[in-house]
Amino acid sequence: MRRFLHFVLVAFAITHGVSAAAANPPSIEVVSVAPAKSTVTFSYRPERAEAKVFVAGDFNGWNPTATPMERMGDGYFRATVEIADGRHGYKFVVDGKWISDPLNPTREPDGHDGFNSVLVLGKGGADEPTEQRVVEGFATPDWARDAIWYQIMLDRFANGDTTNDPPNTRPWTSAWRETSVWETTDGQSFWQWAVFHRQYGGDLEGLRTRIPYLKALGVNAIYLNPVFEAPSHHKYDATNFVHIDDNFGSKGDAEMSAANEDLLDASTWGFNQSDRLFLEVLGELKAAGFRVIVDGVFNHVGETHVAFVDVRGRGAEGGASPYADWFEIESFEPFVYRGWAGFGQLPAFRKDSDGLASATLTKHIMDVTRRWMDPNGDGDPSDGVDGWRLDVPNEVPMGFWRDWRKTVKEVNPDAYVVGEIWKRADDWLDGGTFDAVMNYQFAMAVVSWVSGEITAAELDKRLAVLRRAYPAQATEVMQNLLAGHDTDRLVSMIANPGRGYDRANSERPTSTGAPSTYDGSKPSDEAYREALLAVAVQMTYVGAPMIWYGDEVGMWGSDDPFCRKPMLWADLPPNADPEERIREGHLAVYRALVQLRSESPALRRGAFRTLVADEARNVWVFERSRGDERVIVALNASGEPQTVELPESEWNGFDWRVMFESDRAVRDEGAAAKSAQQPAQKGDRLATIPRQGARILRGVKK
Ligand SMILES: [Ca+2]
Ligand SMILES: [Ca+2]
Ligand SMILES: [Ca+2]
Ligand SMILES: [Ca+2]
Repeated sequence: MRRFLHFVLVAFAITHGVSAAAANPPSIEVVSVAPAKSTVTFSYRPERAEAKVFVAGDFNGWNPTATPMERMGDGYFRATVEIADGRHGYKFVVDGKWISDPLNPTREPDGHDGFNSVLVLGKGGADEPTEQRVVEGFATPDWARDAIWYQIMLDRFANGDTTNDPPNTRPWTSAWRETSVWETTDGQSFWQWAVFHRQYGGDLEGLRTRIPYLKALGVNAIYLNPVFEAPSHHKYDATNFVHIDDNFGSKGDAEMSAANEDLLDASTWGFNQSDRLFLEVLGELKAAGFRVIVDGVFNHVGETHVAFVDVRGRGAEGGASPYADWFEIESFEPFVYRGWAGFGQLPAFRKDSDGLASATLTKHIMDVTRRWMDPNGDGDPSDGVDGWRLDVPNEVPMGFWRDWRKTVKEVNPDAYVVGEIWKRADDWLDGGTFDAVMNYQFAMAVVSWVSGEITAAELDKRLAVLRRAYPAQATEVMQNLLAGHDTDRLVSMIANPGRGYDRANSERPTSTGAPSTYDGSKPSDEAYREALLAVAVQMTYVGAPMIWYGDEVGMWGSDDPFCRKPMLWADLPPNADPEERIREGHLAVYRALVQLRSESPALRRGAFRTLVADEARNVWVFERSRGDERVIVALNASGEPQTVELPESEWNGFDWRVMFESDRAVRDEGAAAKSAQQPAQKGDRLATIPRQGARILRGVKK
């Protein structure tokens, strides 16, 4: 049947003179209808002829019911959609179930342990651009070029105030795999759903007391996972965006405040104790030299959200709620609403082709944005957050983000906006929406390299493609993460190679009860060594590195929630699990590499040039240069020490010093980078790049 379909579509393509069809799978038929626009016909054949089938993707805001597919005489369901040039993710929704296109081999992780199918239209989505993309008039915040990010999920970072703890707060240093008494009531078990619902009581006071730790680590920018009122530990299920969660501040005050306020009228919004504490800690962080951005979740809310509760609470009269048009309500009586893809309890905002469908909702989000960027509303944004990280922004049509960016930059032209985009983000980096994206593409390439899945030559090529595909203004401020709250821990992903990034990385038994094949035990010393090689790339490459809290002390774990264990602190009693310990040597290397970047304008802002990308020896050497400074970063992912000679002309005219060498840094444990500095010997400059390690030299013009 598949071969027959091929034949039909090829014949169809020839008749209609389709040029791009050759690159597309048999389930996709493309007809160019205008410059940079095509009609695309999707085909899918479900098992059941009576199935309800839809196609959803970037092009319709991932709306699972916006684009129905119609059953044709050949048993295939089809839908035709007009789509702009670019790279698009999509899935089929078959009887409510999301599935990737079985006939399309091009797929990308969807961020929820599955895959999106990928469709590339026109030149804009070209996989491997040969020329540097240039976008005129695209300004990104200058400070973001010097940022070294640290990502914090407050509930798991530090508990500085036990009076605001949520009910059933887990003891901070208890063994992760053990359950508390309350976790096994109501038919719950560890996996059903206790481990997902835990809270540890971390808060703003805890963050405040750990500012000296962050200073000592050397980071200078903080990304906070959602801080607004929400029931869960992660707070992606907002109750409102107007107040800081009371468990991060002062227990109970969020509800009290909300009761006296009109969501539609920002002038009625006050600042409660939790809000004021947030602004106080924000001020202290800024005074200590940090930039701070927060998570903007403007695609969905939790079932406890003030507006959603109002709509639902009115029963059959729900349509009379002032918020009725905020959500996709399929029926008021009985109450049926549409939740965010695959997550039933997160009511999704209603969208149209340009953005959010509700004018009052759009205004509300602009009001919330201004509130946290200039809290006292005096036109000076220095009392507000320095920007936003945007959750699943690809699920809200781009028109909304274009307007939203204008609002943000009006309040503070220096604010930084970064989107959570997992795939190649060409479309988002034209200067109209985000300054940068979370650079998952970087993470995938680097982790694949240190795990032995790709060679240095392939890594070099992949990163070169990304640099060309994105304008330099964006590349320089990209958030170069390796792991985060949605993935397994860096060292655990390295200990579990060959699965694909954020794929099959959960320890949870499958729906049939079969055990996971993921090795969630403490990784080997070798895995830690390879993790540090990845960090050496991260701290020397173009773009702003981002550390997920705890990776620097060697925390390990599979996909969430195991990647969100409470932070290990040297001044707390040791964790009840003797394997959960701070790795001092690991932390020392992180500090040394962060310090190296902090002290080197070339590493933060310099030009990039590949010197060696050696397939056979798996060695990658590159240069960062700026003014009178050059840094040569020599990295070796093979299991043997490797020798690489550069032409003498590369060394001439500069005084060279070794700034970092993997084994020395590990051996010396707490030794600062400075003490590891030594003049490079002539002829021995790159002589011994340690196995799975780095040797970094800095040259200053004579
Ligand atoms: Ca607390
Ligand atoms: Ca709360
Ligand atoms: Ca202000
Ligand atoms: Ca995940």
